[in-house]
Amino acid sequence: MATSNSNYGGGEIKVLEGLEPVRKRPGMYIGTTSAAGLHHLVWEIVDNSVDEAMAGFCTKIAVTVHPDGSVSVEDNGRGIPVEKHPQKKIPTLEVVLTILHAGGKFDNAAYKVSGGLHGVGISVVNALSSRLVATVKRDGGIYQMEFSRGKVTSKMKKIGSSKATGTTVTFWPDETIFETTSFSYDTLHDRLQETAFLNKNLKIVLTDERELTPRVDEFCYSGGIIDFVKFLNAEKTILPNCQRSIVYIEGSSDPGEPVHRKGDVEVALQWNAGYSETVMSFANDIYTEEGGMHLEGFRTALTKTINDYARSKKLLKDKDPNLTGDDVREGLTAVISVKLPDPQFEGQTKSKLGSSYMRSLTNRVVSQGLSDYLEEHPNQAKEIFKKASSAARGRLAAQKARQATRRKGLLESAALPGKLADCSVRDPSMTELFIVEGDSAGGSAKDGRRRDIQAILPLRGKILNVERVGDHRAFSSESIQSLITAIGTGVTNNTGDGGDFDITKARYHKIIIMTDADVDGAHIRILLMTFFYKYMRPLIDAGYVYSACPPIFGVKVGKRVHYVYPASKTSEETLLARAIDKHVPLDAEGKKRKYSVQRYKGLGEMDPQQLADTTMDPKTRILQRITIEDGQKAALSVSRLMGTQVEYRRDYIERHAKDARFLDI
Ligand code: 1YM
Repeated sequence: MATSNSNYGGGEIKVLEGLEPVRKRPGMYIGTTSAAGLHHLVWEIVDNSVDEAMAGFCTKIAVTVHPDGSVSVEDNGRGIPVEKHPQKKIPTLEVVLTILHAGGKFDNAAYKVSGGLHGVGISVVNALSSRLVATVKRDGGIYQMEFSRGKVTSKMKKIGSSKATGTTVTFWPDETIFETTSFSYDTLHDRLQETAFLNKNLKIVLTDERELTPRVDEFCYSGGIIDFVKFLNAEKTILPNCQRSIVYIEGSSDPGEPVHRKGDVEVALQWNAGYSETVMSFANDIYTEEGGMHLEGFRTALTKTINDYARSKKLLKDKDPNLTGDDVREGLTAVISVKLPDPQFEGQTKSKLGSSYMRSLTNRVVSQGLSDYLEEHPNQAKEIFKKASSAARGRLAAQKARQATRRKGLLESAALPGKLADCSVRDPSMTELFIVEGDSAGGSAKDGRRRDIQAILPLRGKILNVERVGDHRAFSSESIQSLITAIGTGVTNNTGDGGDFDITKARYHKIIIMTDADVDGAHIRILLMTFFYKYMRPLIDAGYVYSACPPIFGVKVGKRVHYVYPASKTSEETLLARAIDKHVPLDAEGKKRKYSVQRYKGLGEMDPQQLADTTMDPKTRILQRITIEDGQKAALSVSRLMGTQVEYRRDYIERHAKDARFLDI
């Protein structure tokens, strides 16, 4: 068999087509010629090395970004065969690099990453590189050959001898093909770390030689996906009794199964005290973003096993309803990794595992493994049950709270929050709601507003971070109830769609967040955006949500005040100096006339007229519309920003607090 025979002769290569189509339509092979496509070249080569590791011949992979922008991938596997290919009469190495889809013969026993989702083979990288050098150590010798844009420029030569074995490929991405040829260290770092988690004990070294002192990261995890779960949960509070152990389950198809039903399943899981679910699933090391059969099998097994256990131990009484899937997955972090000989991928982005026998295989392995685990660890089992039943209580309470808010909403103005100073005009397309931080600013805003079209809702202090609490707590908060009733649309469910939300019930078509021009103000604004993102996302999509932009200084000359507004990338001092320069006239002797500067730390420091002139008056104010440009990207950044990763959140706010608000519209 090809993959288990280190004296592979090269005779079993499948040959499909030449490389010209790849240069003509790169997108067909690597998806895109943007940065994602560029990095794809690295994954393509690394996948070859990972296949060699999965086959049991490679223990180390080194990826190096060189100062000239080229990348090397080196492994210590068997080395790509160099002997003459029996049909092509050229070195097998050349066949692998110049013929599309050339690969080892399909092998029953081996699982492959390459040839999977986008796996198009290393020849595609060659086609899209202005230069590529391949070096192979094998059979006692060192062999090398060179290519340019897929064509051989230097035939294979023996350049030395070595007892070691392995393959090194160095390539220079073609600048005439890619929009960018600059590799991102972070992208390489995250993907290679993930690959190391998924391949226990495989050592992956990433080096960036573009830095003055090269940056090096080394990934090697003896615990595999157990270490992955540990990593994902690192900043979270783990349930008591579950601190030390991570549930680990593995199993395989029966030895008697035919090839097309073979597979291995590996699962690691741990609950934390939070409310979000982090379940990552992989098939042959490929991240299955859209889930698929393995995930379905896992979910069914998890829910059924925990319910069965709870019933058998009388934790759930006969009259109690079953826990739902959402209940048992609240606070769950899990990694599911399956391997199978010929994975079928489906879905919009071909990232859903369609091989249906993996559902029953995963279900069987997880049911068995988890019920054994619960029997053997009664204390942890109790904690897990407690967590799930508290999620169930939260779910029921949230349902009631939602219904209550909806009923209140139906009673119209009678149910409007007491703090709301509503406007007189009833046509929502003409009206605006200002959400204001603090009672004193709320007072100025109320006095300075246009009573016909502007309504004011003052909020006391910071609002809850809805990413960190369950629906129940969110809907019990007084500030959030006020927001919901004042806006009038109801809420979506917490994935941002469905639920009771009805945009035609919006009581205002401009909802303006007005906070102080400082870090606290930025924080409150982000918390409010998170609320809108989680429970009223269609409002953002419709362009109804805005951020106000108050001034930071007032420069008073005589009776006139000139206001200074913040701008991204320019310091406050510079802005102030420019304003003084511009607005303070010189006297007869060439000296600046008398002027005074007031610094506005909070909205509350401005009198009603000032606040109206600078921040609220539709004729003179600056508003920034809050948009979600790329839904997926926003989802990630909001949940990372607002999730439990405190460090990341603080960092993010510091980096974006200034920028986020001051793009004028
Ligand atoms: C830096 C990239 O390509 N390593 C690599 C590739 C191969 C082998 C070992 C290998 C595979 C087999 C037998 C087999 C490949 N060989 C082929 C083909 N690293 C990198 N390491 N002997 C060696 O699959 O049977 C394709 S890839 F087709 F020639 F066998």
